[in-house]
Amino acid sequence: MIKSNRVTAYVGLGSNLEQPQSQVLKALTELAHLPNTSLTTKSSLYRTSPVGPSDQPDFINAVASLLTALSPEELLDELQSLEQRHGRTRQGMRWGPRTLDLDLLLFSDMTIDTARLQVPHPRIAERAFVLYPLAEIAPGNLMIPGVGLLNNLFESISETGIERIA
Ligand code: A4P
Ligand code: MG
Repeated sequence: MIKSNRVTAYVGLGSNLEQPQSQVLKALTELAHLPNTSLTTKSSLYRTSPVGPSDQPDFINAVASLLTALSPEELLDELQSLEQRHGRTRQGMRWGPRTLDLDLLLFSDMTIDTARLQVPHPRIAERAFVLYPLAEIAPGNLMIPGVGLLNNLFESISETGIERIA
């Protein structure tokens, strides 16, 4: 039963270590079991070339939409503890390889800018590995606060290095 106090949140998933495809599939199942949250839609998986340091394996990326009664900070806590359970370590280089990265892309129509949470995710508009899976599951007229309509973002990004996995 979906309660009316739930809002839609979009979460980006990424992995390029230790069987990335399994990491992402497992994480999608785990997202569906978060407290006071249901998973409404999940995108296909995408094999993507690394953005940032290029001497690392390709990533598997996906996006899921959730209906949640959690606050944005509570949801971030849950995402970070899921990353930990997947053996995520943070000593490495910026944008380096990881077993699981969960980014809170959008939370309802909110704009958040605190020390530990920025929503919409600050790099959402420039990343094909986020925008293609997001567009697969979100309405084209989705408004990204401070950025614009989802459908208008594709003019400035390239689909090179993005392959949808059947
Ligand atoms: N944080 C702030 N806002 C958010 C948010 N909306 N969602 C803070 C999640 N976390 C948010 O994140 C660092 C801090 O960001 C957290 O402590 C949290 O409080 P992190 O996950 O530890 O580090 P990160 O992911 O390495 O940093 P960053 O800069 O967020 O990286 P991105 O932008 O997530 O990029 N290439 C491909 N092909 N596919 C990928 O998935 N991912 C990255 C990481 C680089 N290149 C990639 C991919
Ligand atoms: Mg991250």
